Amino acid sequence: MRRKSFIKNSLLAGLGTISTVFQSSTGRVRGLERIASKAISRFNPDQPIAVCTWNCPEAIMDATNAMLTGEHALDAVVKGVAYEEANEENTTVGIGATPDREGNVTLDACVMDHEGNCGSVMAVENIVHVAALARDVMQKTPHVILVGEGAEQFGYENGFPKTQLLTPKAEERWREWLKTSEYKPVINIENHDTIGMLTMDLEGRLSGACTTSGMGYKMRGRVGDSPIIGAGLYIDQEIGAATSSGLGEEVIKTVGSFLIVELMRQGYTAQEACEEGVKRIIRRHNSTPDFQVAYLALSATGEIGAYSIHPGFGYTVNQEDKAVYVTADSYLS
Ligand code: SD4
Repeated sequence: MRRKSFIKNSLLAGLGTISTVFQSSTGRVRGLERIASKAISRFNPDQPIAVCTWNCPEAIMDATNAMLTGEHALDAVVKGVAYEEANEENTTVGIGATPDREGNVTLDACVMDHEGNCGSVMAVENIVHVAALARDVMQKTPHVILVGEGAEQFGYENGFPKTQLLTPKAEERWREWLKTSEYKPVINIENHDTIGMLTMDLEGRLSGACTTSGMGYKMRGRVGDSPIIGAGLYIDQEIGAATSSGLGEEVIKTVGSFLIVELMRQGYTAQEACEEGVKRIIRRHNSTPDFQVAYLALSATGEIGAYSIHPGFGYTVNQEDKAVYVTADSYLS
């Protein structure tokens, strides 16, 4: 990291709000900023940070333990989200996820690192660990995005096994859904478990991953915000990181995660940036939105913010040697 400019930007970002800046013996810098009601600020330079959307304690601990053994924030975040990708009970990520309306499970994911490198895969049908696949796109190709069959072919060539993603349970739910075929965004958490995870390793490097099956019973070929750099995920080492969950179309229209990082650049705290990101969406609608959008942000100084339109959103973060779940504030009550 270019430490000098990091310090300068940290100070500029929080001008008027920073009360203390710590520099550890390892050279890592952490700032103590004014924090909004539900925001958490982290000061321990010997602890890596892993934070993710929704309630995913195992994923957070996998990422944390990887960083404690010295792994890079990028590898840790991919390892962390892999837990949920393999978890058949999570109906929005990886194997066991909800299919599209024709019964095909299609996965989207992206990753981004501290240097602004990024990779993304969209509409992948037979590979479980799509965040790892996105990392391979980033590291092994000259491209950022691979989609559909091309992404799958690339995955098989790089050792990813072909896996049937539609589990009997998910198929049963889909057949039940077919009886009404009601197609509408659902407000609350039962259809929103997309995992967006942000990490800061022991060297202070930021990374992130976002992985999902997208909206349940979506149109075939539909892609949401999650694999789109700037919408579902954005990292800027000098400023911070952001990720999203909820109705992807609304996040894409406001380039949500990029917006939140840019707001932090202007001096908003992580919490204030998430709140403003949600309000940008609210302002586009004349009435109360009947959909959910949620943001999670981690500043380069280790401050966490989270906010959603409707209540029900929360995030998981490592605290000491365990993962804790924090309920986020919301625009509507
Ligand atoms: C999408 N944002 O595809 C995703 C859905 C989501 O939890 O977040 N689900 O629009």
